[in-house]
Amino acid sequence: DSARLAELMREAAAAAGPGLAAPVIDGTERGGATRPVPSAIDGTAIGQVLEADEAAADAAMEAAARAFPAWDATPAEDRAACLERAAGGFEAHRGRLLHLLQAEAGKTLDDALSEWREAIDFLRYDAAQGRSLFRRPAALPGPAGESNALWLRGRGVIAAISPWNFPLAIFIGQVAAALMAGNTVVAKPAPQTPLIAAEAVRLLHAAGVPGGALALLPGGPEAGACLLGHPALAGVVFTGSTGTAKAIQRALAAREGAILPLIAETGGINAMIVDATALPEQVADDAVTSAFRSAGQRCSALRLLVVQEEVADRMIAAVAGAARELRIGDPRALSTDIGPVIDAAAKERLLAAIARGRQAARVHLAGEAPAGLYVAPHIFEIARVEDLTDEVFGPVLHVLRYPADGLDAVLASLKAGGYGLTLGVQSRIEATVARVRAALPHGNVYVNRSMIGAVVGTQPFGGSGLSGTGPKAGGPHYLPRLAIEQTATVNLAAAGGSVGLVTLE
Ligand code: UN1
Repeated sequence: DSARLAELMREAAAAAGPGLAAPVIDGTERGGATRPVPSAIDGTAIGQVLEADEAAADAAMEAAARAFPAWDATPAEDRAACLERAAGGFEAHRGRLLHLLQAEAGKTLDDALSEWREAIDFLRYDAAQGRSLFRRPAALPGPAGESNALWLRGRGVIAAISPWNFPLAIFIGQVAAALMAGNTVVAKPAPQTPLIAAEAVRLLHAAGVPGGALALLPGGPEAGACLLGHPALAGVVFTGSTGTAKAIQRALAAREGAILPLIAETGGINAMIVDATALPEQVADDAVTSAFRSAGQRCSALRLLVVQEEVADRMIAAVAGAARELRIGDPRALSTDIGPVIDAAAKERLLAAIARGRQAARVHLAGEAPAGLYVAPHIFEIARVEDLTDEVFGPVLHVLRYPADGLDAVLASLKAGGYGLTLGVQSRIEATVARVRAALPHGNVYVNRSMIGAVVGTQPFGGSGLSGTGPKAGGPHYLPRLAIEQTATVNLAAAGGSVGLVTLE
């Protein structure tokens, strides 16, 4: 309720104050010349960042490599306890984290709050799952006279490369899982959001994660490239653009030595299919939330609303009408629905996409935004799925009509597009829902509801094809992917029976 939100807003405001993000290596913060970090809200400096150079990147990798054997040998119970203590720390420092999510990333209070919760959910989920997965090896059926078990152990040094749009939740989702699996981690946050990452790393260290086990490396693509080239690297976890994921794959393939794993969660051209039986109010609510909440800066966001011809005028008018009511502005105002986009480059890209949309198609919604990094919601109509080739990462929705007998063609086009992240279906016909779901390989399918805000452990998040490698974050297969699997099979009759239960530590 609004009294509680106002109270949280005061809590966040009370926790304002300059932030600092510098490389943290072996638990020690580096010094050097910093640059100011601008707020996405108004460009004012909200802290300072010292970006890592190549020497810092090398030092971070080497420190993490030295720390790996001891952290990997730390009982899973103790690693889990660190993550749980960190979850408590995140709760205790709610005001500071909410402040940074608002000031640095321009989030509304609603968005900041759900992101703060999601980060805590990741810490607790990974701790709970890791405690049982890594406590002891799993017994496997073995031939008679032999013991047989499957061990999971850390891989080594994992580079965690995270985006600005969920600078806390995705940062923690990567780092907590990699640590829980016994790896040491060098975390490179997005250059737009180093302060919140630095705060998260402080809280993890304060919770008992050893300095050597987790390094912070603020910086841009150059810092990332140093990590990818370092001989100690054992794997990469990445969330960001499809193009960057491919560049990472190429860099990993070009290395000497081991073949390294990559977990990548990337973009999507996410569609919502609306048939003639769908409820207009439901569609309007869910489409507006999915397309425009967080200023459309989610990889899960709705990009293409695909509506059956017979109801298209009515549905599109309902969506545009609802979107027209959204309030754009300072995200610290409780009445704001849409805050700023992340930076001037993002705004420029979006204005270019809007200019293209205005020329090429019918315009259902356009508007002016306040001065600053604000972009008004827009809705453009296209004629074919193929007309939308790029993910437009902001409050820009495209709509498309399909004839009643044209659904299969639309589904085939969506499949051919190659993305496979989120998919919405709005229909009261069970067979249609089943048909749409079965036709597409998308990772997260949402029926008669919004398509954003996947909950850890409930809707594990991530896709396939151009949208990423899997496994899904916040799901049961993520932690094992960060580990090495080792079976040990022992002939119990040999060695005079003296070598037996390799399942015991
Ligand atoms: C992203 O936007 O990079 O379901 C992924 C959601 C979020 C999306 C995170 N988990 O909206």
